[in-house]
Amino acid sequence: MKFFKNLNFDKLKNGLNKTRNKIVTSIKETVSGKAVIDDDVLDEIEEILITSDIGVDVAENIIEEARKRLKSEKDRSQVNIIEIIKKELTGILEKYDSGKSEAEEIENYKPYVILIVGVNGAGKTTTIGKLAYNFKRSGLEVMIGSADTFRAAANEQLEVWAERAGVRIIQKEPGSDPSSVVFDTLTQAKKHNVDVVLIDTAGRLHTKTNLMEELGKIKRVMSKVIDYAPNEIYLVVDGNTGQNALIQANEFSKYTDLTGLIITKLDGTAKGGVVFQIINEHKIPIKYIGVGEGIDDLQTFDANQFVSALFEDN
Ligand SMILES: Nc1nc2c(ncn2[C@@H]2O[C@H](COP(=O)(O)OP(=O)(O)OP(=O)(O)O)[C@@H](O)[C@H]2O)c(=O)[nH]1
Ligand SMILES: [Mg+2]
Repeated sequence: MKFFKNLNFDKLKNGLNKTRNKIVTSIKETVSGKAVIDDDVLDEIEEILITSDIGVDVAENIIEEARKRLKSEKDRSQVNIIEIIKKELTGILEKYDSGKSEAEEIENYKPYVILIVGVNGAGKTTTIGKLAYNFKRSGLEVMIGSADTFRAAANEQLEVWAERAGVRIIQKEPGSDPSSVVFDTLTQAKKHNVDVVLIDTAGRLHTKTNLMEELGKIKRVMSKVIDYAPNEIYLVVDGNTGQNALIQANEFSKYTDLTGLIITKLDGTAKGGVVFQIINEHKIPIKYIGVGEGIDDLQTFDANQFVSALFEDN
């Protein structure tokens, strides 16, 4: 199966401009002109990392590893320290990646059901539009279920995306029970031999217990129609929210078994470093990243590419 691996390196690189300025440029400036990387330089780098949303734990680990490696190596040059940091950062991003290809997974289930959750305005609906477009372009039959029945305009917004992507959408009047939309969508998907189902949900504040509990109901209804569903529960977080993204991931994990994260709006944020902290604390992989508002602005997350783009390597 031809499958999307939408990696536009330049776009990723541009998207990470602000984050790069905050992390990498400062590190490069710190080490530039230093003949030897000594403890003082490492302390400075640690401070940059700590203040860059990467988080204290990750920053300490990286520096500790760097100290160890530099001690055992003769090459204490600038190039080497940058390479050490890059390797450590890539290692964190790869750590919880199951290595399973989504393409193979999708072939094993029909339909493959993806539930999208997150707080208000995180980018859920936009991401569903982008995912639908990419799956469809890969030759898959896609159906979207509009389980955001909370806002009157939600249906319309999702309809526009479904049209752009050229996929079918199941929806009900605003105010309907989200679970009943889910029930209908999965029933239709089975009937029409759909490959991938994407379920949009209303934005919910993680502090609203009743809304969070609704996610449990959605999940139960899903498994009544298709016993293995959902295959994935992706939490969408806005890359601009920095530390708050961590709290959201904590809270959503209490109510649902998140299988992956989608980080949006990495194109405009200086807080992209938070991806390292989220993975480190939550031990779940990042699946996709949003680098713009357009339909083609969703990229498959790739640890090596992400770190290369961050360090602006070609
Ligand atoms: N720059 C940029 N903007 C994005 C990205 N993803 C989403 N947005 C914008 O973020 C805003 C909110 O996106 P939605 O998709 O409506 O968010 P949502 O989570 O569905 O919101 P609710 O349904 O209200 O909870 C929109 O203006 C999107 O265009 C991204 O990757 N980059
Ligand atoms: Mg929405």
